[in-house]
Amino acid sequence: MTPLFPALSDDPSSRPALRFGARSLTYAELAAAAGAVAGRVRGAGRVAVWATPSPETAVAVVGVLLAGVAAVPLNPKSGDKELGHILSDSAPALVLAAPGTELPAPLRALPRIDVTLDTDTDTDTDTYADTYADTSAARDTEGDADAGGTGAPSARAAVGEEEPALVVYTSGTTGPPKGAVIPRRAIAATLDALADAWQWTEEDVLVHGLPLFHVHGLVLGVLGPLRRGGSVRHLGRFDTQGVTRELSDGATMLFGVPTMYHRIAEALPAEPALAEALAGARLLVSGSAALPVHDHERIAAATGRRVVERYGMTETLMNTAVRADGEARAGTVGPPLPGVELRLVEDDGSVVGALDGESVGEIQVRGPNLFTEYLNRPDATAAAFTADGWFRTGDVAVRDPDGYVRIVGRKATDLIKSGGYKIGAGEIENALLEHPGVREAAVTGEPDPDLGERVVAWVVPDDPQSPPAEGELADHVAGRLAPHKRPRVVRYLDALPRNDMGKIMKRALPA
Ligand code: MCA
Ligand code: AMP
Repeated sequence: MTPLFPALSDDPSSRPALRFGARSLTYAELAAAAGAVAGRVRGAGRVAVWATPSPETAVAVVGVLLAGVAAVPLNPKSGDKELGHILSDSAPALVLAAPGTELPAPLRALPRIDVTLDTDTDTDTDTYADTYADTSAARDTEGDADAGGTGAPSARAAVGEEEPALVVYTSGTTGPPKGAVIPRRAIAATLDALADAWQWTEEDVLVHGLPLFHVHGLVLGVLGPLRRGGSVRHLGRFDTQGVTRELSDGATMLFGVPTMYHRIAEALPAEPALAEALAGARLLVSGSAALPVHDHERIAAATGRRVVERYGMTETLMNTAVRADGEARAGTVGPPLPGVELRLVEDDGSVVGALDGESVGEIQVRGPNLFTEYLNRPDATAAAFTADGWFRTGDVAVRDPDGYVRIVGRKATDLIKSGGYKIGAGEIENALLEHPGVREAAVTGEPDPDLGERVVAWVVPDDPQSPPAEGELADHVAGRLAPHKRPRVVRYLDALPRNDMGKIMKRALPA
């Protein structure tokens, strides 16, 4: 198999690779720093990465991939319950973090490797297998042919393309998040398909402020530019000033979730420099949720540029994209990417043949971009595929006459997309029920102009005279799961509407 990052292998150059604020790395520096990580994690099986928005996270993940090991990126704001679940489910051998970062208790039990950017001082060549003698736990993973630095790659065989590269946790409607096992093949396939669609080359400089523990920010936003030999500038935290600054200073592409484009659309009237910077960009890309037509049109009116949408999923990486040379129509996510087979299927299993912009069906996909399985969840993996091997996305769409996909809804009402994050209602309901002041709880999503949807908690308090305060319940969920899963609104009821079987009828909740 060809290396995942050709620009790191033979003769890494002094071209820029990564920039986070004032800190940057050239390809040569990245090869050395990631090579040092590779040398230390080789043989470790799975490795957790404390995925702060920092160059250390990028170096850690690239190093893990060079070693042929799998990375489990962790949200650095994970609450106790969520973190505990991910650690027990994925059983990482060690954790990689930036020096000086304080890790929460469950992670302190693991061996820790500090990721340093300055490799002159870090010449430790012990591998995980050397250090931790119990090599039965340390799977005998072969090194990647493209490993650089201290990894001594040349003597090792290439890693198979079906080997896991990432385990990314993603919410379902009920229960705790599932770990989607993403093989190296899927990363290469999706990034190369996007390069074709977007004419994405080593000349491109990508700017974004996305989190690095999900596919969008990590795979597309960091591994994408590195696979092309181009560069990425991360904003640390998204704001419109950062977008203006970077797009006015050589950046060519912007990636963001619709909430970010909504904030851009809101800011445009008062920030003429932002309009000018966006007008000069080669490509503005939105994904992770639907970009509202109103925001699309406001941005087009102020900048003369149309945002292109692409549609993907943690389990499938990218399925469709509006091409750089295609027509960016508001509300559409473009045609299937090269190599991706896509079909719409009705509830009775019949395939929708018509490209008429009207006939609705569930999107099912097949192709080299797909994940392998949900870790430790053969039941969930089996349920996610049809008998003939198509992955059921749960997204509902129509197709226009030119093949463009238009997403019109989602099968599961218990999945909420807020700020581009997928949030399962059941997971939040379980967390709320663990609060002593909550007797019953139901969670729904409501339209929100900024977040797309906001999480609403419907709560029957244990003591109606002194219900737990809204902020207390938000803190409770943020502390146990993650801040983006916290309810933004709490509504108190005397009882939840239930049917004769005792099942909660969410549709009967007051509007
Ligand atoms: C607020 N905060 C709290 C609490 N309330 N912390 C603890 N307890 C609380 N009760 C903190 C938050 O952690 C955050 O901290 C800050 O206050 C603001 O929180 P919030 O209002 O939630 O954030 P925001 O500023 O509104 O965030 C909007 C956002 C964010 C930046 C757009 O939603 C975001 O980054 N979304 C990206 C999601 C994404 O990448 N999804 C990809 C998955 P602090 O200020 O320190 O941050 S989908 C995917 O990968 C597929 C493949 C695809 O298609 O892309
Ligand atoms: P996640 O499971 O967090 O990876 O989110 C995947 C889901 O995000 C998909 O199943 C879609 O529902 C949604 N999604 C991603 N991109 C888009 C888009 N461009 N338009 C509409 N929905 C999207």
